[in-house]
Amino acid sequence: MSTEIEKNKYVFPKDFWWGSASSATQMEGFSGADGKGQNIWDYWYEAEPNRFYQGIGPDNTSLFYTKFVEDILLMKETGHNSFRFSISWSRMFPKGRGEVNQKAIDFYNTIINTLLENEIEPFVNLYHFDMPMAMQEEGGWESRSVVDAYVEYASTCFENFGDRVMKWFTHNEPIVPVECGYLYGHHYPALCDFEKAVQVAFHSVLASAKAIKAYHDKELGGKIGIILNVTPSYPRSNHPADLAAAEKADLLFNRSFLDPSVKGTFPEKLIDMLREENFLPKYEAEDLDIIRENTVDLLGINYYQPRRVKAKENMPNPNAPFMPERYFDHYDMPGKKVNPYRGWEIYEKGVYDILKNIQENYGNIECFISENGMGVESEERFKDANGMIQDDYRITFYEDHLKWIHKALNEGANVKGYHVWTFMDNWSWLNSYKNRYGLISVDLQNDYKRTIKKSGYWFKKLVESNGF
Ligand code: BGP
Repeated sequence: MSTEIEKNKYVFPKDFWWGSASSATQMEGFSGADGKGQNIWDYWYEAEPNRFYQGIGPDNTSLFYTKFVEDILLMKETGHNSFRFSISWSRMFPKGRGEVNQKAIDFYNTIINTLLENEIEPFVNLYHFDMPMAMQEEGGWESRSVVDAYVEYASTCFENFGDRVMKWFTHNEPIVPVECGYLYGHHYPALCDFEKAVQVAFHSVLASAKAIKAYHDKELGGKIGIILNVTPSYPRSNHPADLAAAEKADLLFNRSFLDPSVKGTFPEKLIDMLREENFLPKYEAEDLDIIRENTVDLLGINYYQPRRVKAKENMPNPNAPFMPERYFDHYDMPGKKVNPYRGWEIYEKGVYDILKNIQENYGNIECFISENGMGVESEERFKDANGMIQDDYRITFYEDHLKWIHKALNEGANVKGYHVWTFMDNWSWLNSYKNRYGLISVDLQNDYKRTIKKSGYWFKKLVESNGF
């Protein structure tokens, strides 16, 4: 192996975390089985199945709930030394709080133990867009009582699994429920209400800090963090108006979570922006102390694509609902590189810029890339005669990002690992199975058969040689 490493141009530090990320709703299936309560996705699918691509809902995912042994062996076969999954709140607490579902505890215990037996470190996330319906009926993240229910759920997870799980995360991409659920109408409750969005964001920050406190109080010996989609905001030009527009986007979408999570405080400029429009959230005096005193031990960074903005060109209609786009316009940069199979921009240097930002402005806190991936529509077309997807585009995508991560590492960034999105093709929110991301394909027509893609074999080699 040492000769292999010598041959590599991009060698990563010893004990680098190589693996992939997933979430309960996207892969477990069995959404109504073994006592699981409904979450907002189960409810929404039942109420409006046509919102979902090809009418496929969260009851029809890759069935990790029953196929997990095979899947964990595949993780091993593709070289994983770590794997992130989430614990379904509504599986643990069918009503969101109160009575715990023992079958859920048994299930997650088995997952954790099977991962450990296979020398794969479990990274566990708590909230991944999956509010229990009973809690949504109470107001979801808008409601203070739901924050307390979340802390009860988090504490129960720490108590039951914290002896073996040493890496915890309070939320995955908490800005997404804010944006998609309360601004742009993509996720339930599909509202367009800036004031509520701010309240939801504030309560998510508060919930995270309270869960961190609960975890630290138990002295279980591991670390707890948060996973954020830090999306660099690039201005169209260096013109002050474009720079100001980019700064506002950064404050709203990145620093709204990054600053309180890592530094314990909200940016003054963000507070001023919200105050000016009368959008400051409701809070109690002690909340700010809790947030200040309970910051993360480590940070997960999800990166897919940047946000490009420019100064506003047209005055917004004052009667239209207040949206983040009051502060900037989106900028469609000519000549940008685009993933032709998903439409998202590919800008590999973005991951370096994020890591440098964390190094320079956030105390170089321990971090890792917790999601990075390339979605591909109709990926079956790249299947060879043996049924293997020849996803060379994905290998190129990963390598091109890893080169920038490597550069940041060389310049002192405190980055400890790289998790791809995702292990196997999975169900994704409204897009269902439209875009495939896995290292492993899943054949929905053929008993959910798993087949390692070319990128899965590439990943194995990457881990074995700790670089490429
Ligand atoms: C991230 C989420 C994942 C996953 C991924 C891919 O934002 O954490 O849950 O879905 O994006 O996005 P999509 O499936 O919409 O293409």
